[in-house]
Amino acid sequence: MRIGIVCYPTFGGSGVLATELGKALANKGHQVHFITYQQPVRLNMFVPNIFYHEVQVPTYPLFDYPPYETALASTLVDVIKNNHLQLLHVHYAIPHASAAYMAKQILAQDGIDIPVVTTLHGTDITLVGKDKTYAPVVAFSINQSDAITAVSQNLCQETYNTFKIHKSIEVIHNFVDVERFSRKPIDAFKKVIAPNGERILLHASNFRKVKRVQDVVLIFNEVNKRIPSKLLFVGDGPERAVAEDLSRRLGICDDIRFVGKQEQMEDILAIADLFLLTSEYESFGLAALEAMAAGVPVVSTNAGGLPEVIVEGVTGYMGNVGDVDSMSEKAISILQDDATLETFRKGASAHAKQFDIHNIVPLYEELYEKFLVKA
Ligand code: GMT
Repeated sequence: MRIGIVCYPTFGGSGVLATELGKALANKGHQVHFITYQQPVRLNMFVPNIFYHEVQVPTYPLFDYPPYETALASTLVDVIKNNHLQLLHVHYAIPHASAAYMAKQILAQDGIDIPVVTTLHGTDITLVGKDKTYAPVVAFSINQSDAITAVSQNLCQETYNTFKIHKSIEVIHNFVDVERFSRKPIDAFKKVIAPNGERILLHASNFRKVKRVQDVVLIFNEVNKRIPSKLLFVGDGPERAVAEDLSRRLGICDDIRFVGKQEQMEDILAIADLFLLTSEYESFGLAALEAMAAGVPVVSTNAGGLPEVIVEGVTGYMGNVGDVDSMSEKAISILQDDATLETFRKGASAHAKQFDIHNIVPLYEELYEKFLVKA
């Protein structure tokens, strides 16, 4: 198949998932064309059947806001036509689903029918999408997609609750390459972070408000009082200063490291003992799944789709949003001794296999096939 993929090329979960999907499809022999404003961060190697088309957004003195959606739709028309693409898969509704709709209409004038699959990832529905500034366009363009997928049952239900969607939404969970994440720890790296054999806790995100990174610091503080530990923060974003400030006020900044945006998550996860995800909402929680695949148990909130990923008492534990005390106790119970930690490690990696790339990618291929056959 010749497939076009549109996504955000950044470290966010939707861009990571879309890029990994494109790489997996290319590995299976499909021709994959990424159409984005920047090379996706996880598209970091040369693969002969992967193509990258950059969306150029010319500026002009009149434009206070350069029209990205128009530039994207025009680039889509060009790439689909000239590369004879058979299907377009857009990740994150805003503005990708509406740009895809526009491109589809333009191509129809030339007798080209391009099926559009839209995958909903989370904040495109739950935070940004339901904002009335965007809502009518989001609802319309989702309904115009030939197929709609959501990354969890929870997000599927949220979408029906938020918009009048008159098509069925297929749930296809996030996936992980279990083999890639099953890494041995690099001892020298571990020694630098935890020189005295402390436990290593980890959080990775884009530090947006929805992640409640202050709760990560508070949980770490409680754990550290009972079990000598270090905390690694991976990623960057608007709430980083809040986490830094709180760790200074608590006098624990020597035990916390902010390592910024990192591409090699598997190497970092390999040295971690516990992953913390304290989000107010998470449609799925790809970061938690990647941790589990690396054999790292997770303590998270029970928000959104997280209960579809985490098995209470087996892969980790969940607590109510903001219930720092309960999540701290649960974290301590996992980390209290090596035998317990090892049991959770095994539980986490065993459960992650259910979401292995080899199980989930064929579901997307099956979906694509339905539309290619009809076309
Ligand atoms: O986690 C983020 O804030 C990034 C966001 C994105 O759209 O890039 O992630 C969303 O999509 C991921 C991949 O499907 C999900 O695993 C995340 O749970 C989801 N984030 C939220 O719902 C907050």
